[in-house]
Formats: sequence, structure tokens, C-alpha cells
Amino acid sequence: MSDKRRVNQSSKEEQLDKFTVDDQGKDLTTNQGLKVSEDEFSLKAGERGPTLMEDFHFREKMTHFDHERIPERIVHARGYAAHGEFEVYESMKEYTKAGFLQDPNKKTPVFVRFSTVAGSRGSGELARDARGFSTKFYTEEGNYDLVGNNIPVFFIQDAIKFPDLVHALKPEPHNEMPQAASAHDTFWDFIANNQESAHMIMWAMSDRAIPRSFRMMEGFGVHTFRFVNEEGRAHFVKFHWKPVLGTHSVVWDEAQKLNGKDPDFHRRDLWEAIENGDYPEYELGVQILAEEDEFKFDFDILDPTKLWPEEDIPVKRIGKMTLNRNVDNVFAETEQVAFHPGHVVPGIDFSNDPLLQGRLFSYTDTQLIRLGGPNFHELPINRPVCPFHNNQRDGYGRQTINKGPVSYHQNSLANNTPRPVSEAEGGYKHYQEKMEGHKVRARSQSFEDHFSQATLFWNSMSETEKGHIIQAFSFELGKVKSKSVQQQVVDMFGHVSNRLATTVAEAIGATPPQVEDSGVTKASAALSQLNTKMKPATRKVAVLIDHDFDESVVNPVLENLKDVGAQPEFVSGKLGMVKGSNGKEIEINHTLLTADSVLFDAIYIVGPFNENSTFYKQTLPFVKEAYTHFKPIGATEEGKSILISNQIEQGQGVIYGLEQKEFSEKFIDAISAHRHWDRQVV
Ligand code: HDD
Repeated sequence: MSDKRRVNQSSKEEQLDKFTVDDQGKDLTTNQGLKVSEDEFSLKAGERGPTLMEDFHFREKMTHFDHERIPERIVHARGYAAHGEFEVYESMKEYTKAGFLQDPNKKTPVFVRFSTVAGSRGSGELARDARGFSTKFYTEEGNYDLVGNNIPVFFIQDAIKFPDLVHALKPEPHNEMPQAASAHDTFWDFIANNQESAHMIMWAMSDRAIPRSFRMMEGFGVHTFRFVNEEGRAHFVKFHWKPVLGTHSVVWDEAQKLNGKDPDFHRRDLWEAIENGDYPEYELGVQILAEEDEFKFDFDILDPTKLWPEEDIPVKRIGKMTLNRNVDNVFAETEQVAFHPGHVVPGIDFSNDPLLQGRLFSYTDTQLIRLGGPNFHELPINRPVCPFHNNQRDGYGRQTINKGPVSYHQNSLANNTPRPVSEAEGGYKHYQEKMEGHKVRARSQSFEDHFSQATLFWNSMSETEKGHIIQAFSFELGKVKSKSVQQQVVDMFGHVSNRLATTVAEAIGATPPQVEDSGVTKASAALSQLNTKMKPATRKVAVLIDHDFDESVVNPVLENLKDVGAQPEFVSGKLGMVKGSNGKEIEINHTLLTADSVLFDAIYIVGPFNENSTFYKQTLPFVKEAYTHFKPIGATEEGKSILISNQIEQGQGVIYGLEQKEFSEKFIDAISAHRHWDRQVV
């Protein structure tokens, strides 16, 4: 048991501890507990002879190894997770009886897994893609899973289309290319022929699809759910996660380079933040709608391709989640965790969103093949913290030893136990929504407007964000080989914005759209990332530094950076120590061989530089690349020469030539701003 865990004890931690083993310092045994005397050589008939069948240790070790892999998730295969806790700010009694949303003094353990959708388990994390944001709340009334994404809408309106969407998105089956990318023919062919995807595609082509960090992205439950209170009164609800650090992204060129320089960039960022005690925090937000207001909007609240504009239905922040512990074992926890939108607790119920309804089937079904049978709920990471009893029995890998002869309901031999529990005693009761209608395979007419909210999203973007969306479409369609598919997509997005579709058409050699756009003029400020929180905390600053650096200038700047939570890391020509002008030694963390500008949020050019050195020569492109990615750059008097050589000294967010205190202030402001979009790219 780690020290960290001792200070952060919770019901889930205690439960996991019972299954956690530390092998360090122990004797080697077989799985039967037999001590092993030799683990390097198989048992042979003579030193140069064949291996013997009776070598049970060899057989056991090899058999286990041969079976180590399980099927990866069909979607969201690449993911990373952490433990944490959730606390509500004030009782939500008025709207829901969910136990974990009643008492501000109660902490509910959580486990959160972030993921990309399209790529395989080993794919690069900076793919242009939606990110999964799944939270398992281990509540006293059972596990509640909020299985969301970092985009508030979805590609399709009915779950029956999900296999088609995923087939089109995944690498093409004849040659298994491209990996973790939507820039290919089948994906865009699907989009053009399933135009309900228009709104989601606008998000997927925006900066939201290339987040800077899991710690800096929003999460959304996507569907409309129901809150139900003690009196049985229901409200519609949409869930949001709002990151305390704000919502930030990288640029596309940087994302592609990061996939090579550090394909683990997002998991490393999460892991290191938690190890450093910079615990990621997200506020839980809810948009609540009275049942009688269901039909007051120009969209159907059951349609998962629609969001509820925050200006119309405000997001109420009701609690905070803090991720404060990394996993002990990625396979046992992150890989084996099984989420399901149907894992609900009393006080939370479903709506008739046809996408949600289909999900309620798919998630258990997939765990049966992925985790090998119906007992996956017994895996430590999936166990509820409250007791669970029923008449389900047996199956592969069963761990529970249920006593007694009775495993059926109703019975008299066990006094009809385990017994169903009344609603008053905490039994889950489905909300009694009145239903009527004909059995039809059809889409509701109220789901037929595919473009208004896509235009709303476009209208809400800043000019910079619009530019990025145009570039993203031009990149993706530029990779599509079929001229017909390219043209169909241009025509489709002509319904969203004529400017967008025409500019993209020009970039890819297609004909501008001949259609009218949706005519929507409304915008929602909440959708633009330029309106998010700007903070310097946890931003990584590459300090390019060498022997004899001017301590009187540099030391206070480093202190000021640390004071606001920014994280200087030292980069030089060689690893080891560099000595300042007054003899202070600094340990170098990276060389320009092991680091790259894409791994940092900001650059502080210290020097001094010997113009003949390799370090100097490598520094020039390093700084220039950071500049072209719009990153803040600060320089000492000695570092100024790098700016001048790169002709970037006039650029926005490039700070130098000020006395120390003012320099620190301006540099920290520049770091907080995240990126300097008005910069001329050299
Ligand atoms: Fe899904 C995994 C999110 C629609 C079927 N989905 C999965 C995960 C997330 C989402 C975050 C990863 C869970 C984890 O970390 O283990 N899915 C969504 C969202 C959707 C959505 C936000 C739309 C609002 N999904 C969706 C539909 C279906 C599925 C319509 C099928 C009917 N999703 C699955 C799945 C997965 C999955 C095949 C793969 C692995 C798993 O479930 O456990 O069942």
C-alpha cells in the first residue's frame, strides 16, 4: 500500500487494497504457491537435449503469457484513467434523490477513463478525434456511470447506425489504413450520406478534437437524461464537466508532430500532473429543463445531434471532481474497467433518445466478449462499494462463493430473499413516463433539421477558430481520393456556411456549393474556446540555458514562474549540471535531442549562446517552431539574438528587453493567454 493511498483512504481504496499485491522482495512461486528454484532454464533431457513435458513451471508460465491479451475495445481502445473523488456543492434534493448529490460533506470515490475513439490501443494520442470522458461514481446506492465525450453532440441519431459509423471511421478493411484518422474516403462518404452528422463534424473539425490535455477539456453526457426527486417529479437534465484549467487545444501541425515525438503525450501529462500533486479538477454542471418545457425549442431535446445553448438554459455548477491518484496497474484497472450508460442510481433515469436507448444494450454486450464472460462486475475496479446480492450464478471466472441451496425467486426456503426492495427503501423504480404510439421504424420529423446548430457552432467561433476549421476540412478532404465524395461533402457543408464550403472547395479543387446555407444568425459565446479560463498553472516552460547564465536576471524569473504554478524544465546542449554566473548549479532535464518544442507550452530563451555550438544551431529551429505554433516566448538580453536571427522579435507574445519584474509579469500573461493567434507566421 503506497503512502499516498494511506492519506486518501476511501471505501473504494479499501476495497481495491484487498486485491492489490506488492511482489517486491517476495519469493518466486508458481500460481499454485510452489516455490520456484530456477526461472531461466527449462527442464531438459540433458543440457543440450529437448525440453520435457513434465516442466510444469515452463508450461504454466508460457500458457499464461500466451493468454495475456484480451480484445481491445471496438471503439475508445486507446485510453488512460485515474482515481479521484467527487463532492457536491449543495444538496440537489429539489431535482434528484441521487444519494451522492445530497450532502456537500460526502465524498464519492470516482474512476475516470479518457480515450480517443478511432485508434487502436497503441495509437498516437493526438489524433483528430472526439475524446471519451467516462466517469464511474462508486456511490452507496451502486455504481453510476456517466459515459460521455468532450463533444456535446454525436454523429448519428439512432443507435442502429453505430456499427455503420464505426466501420466507416475505422481503418479501411482492405488495407487497414489509416490508423487513428478520419481523413479517408469511407469516413467522409459516410458523412456525406448521413447528413445528421453535420453538427458533430463541425466540432470534430474544430480545435476541440485536438485537446492540449485531458485536464483541459470539457466533458458532456451528450444525451438528455432525467433527474427524479423524492416526490417522483422529473426534470430533463444534460450533464457537463467544466475543467478548472479552462478548455485548450494544440494546433494541428503540433498534434501531428506530437504523435511522433511523444505518442503518449496525453497520458504522460495526466500521469505527471497527478504525481506532482497538480490534481486535475472538473466542475460538474447541469442544465435542467422542466418537463412541461420539452417542446419549447426549435430542436427536439431527444435528438443527440443537438445541444442546449448555455445562454438559453444556463449550466448550473453543482460539484467538483478531483483526480488525485494514478492507477497501480493499467491492465487491471484502466483496461478492465467496464462502463455502461445504463449503470444508474435512484434519482437518475433515461430519456427516449434513440441513441441512448441503443447504448443501453451495447455496453454490457461488449464486455461479455472483451472481458470474457458475465462476471466482469466482480473485477476489483468494477465492484460497487455497496453490497450486492441476487440469484445470478456461475459463469467463467466466478469469484463469489454464494452459500446455500437457493438461487431463485420467489422462494420460501430463504424467506424469499434476496428480496426486492420498495422505492421508499431505495429500490430503483423506472420513471413512469406515459407512452403511446405505433410500432414504426422511422425517424421523428422533429429530428430532421441537420444544419441549424452546425451553423450556430460556426457562427460562435472566432476568426482564428474558423480558420482552423477550414484548414481541418481542407486537410481531411485533401486526403480523400474520391472526387465525388469530396464534392458531396462540400455541397453538404454549403448548408452550414457558404464561406466555409467555398473556401474548402477552393483548397481541394472542388466546385463551390450551389446551395443556400441554413440562414441561422444566432451564436453562443460559450462554444468558443477564446472565452475559456486562461491560467499559467501547470504550463510547461522550456528554459534554453547554458553555463554562465546571468543569475541575477534568471533566478527571479524562474521563481516568479513557479509562484504561479508554471513548470520550468531545463534544456541545454548536454545533460548534467550548468553553472550560473554566481556559481548556482541547475540540473538539465532535456537536450535538444530528447526534447522538442511541441512538448512545451512556452519557451524562455536564456543562453548565453556560442554561435558556433550545436546547441545554438539547434535552438534556432526549436524557437521558430514554437513561434509558428503561436506559443509565448520570453528572452533574456543574451537570448534576444535567437529572436533576431529568426526575425520574430516583433511578434505578439514575444517578450524581452524589459526589467526583470515587468518581464516576469508580461511573460506570465503571455503564458496564460495560451497562444498568440494574431502573430504573423514567418
Ligand atoms: Fe460508446 C465505449 C462514449 C455512442 C457503443 N463509448 C465508449 C466509451 C465512451 C463512449 C467514452 C469508452 C468507455 C471506456 O472508457 O471504457 N458512446 C459514447 C458517447 C456516445 C456513444 C458519448 C454518444 C452519445 N457507443 C455509442 C453507441 C453505441 C456505443 C450509439 C452502440 C449502440 N461505446 C460502445 C461500445 C463501447 C463504447 C461498443 C466500446 C467499449 C465499451 O463500450 O466498453 O459498447
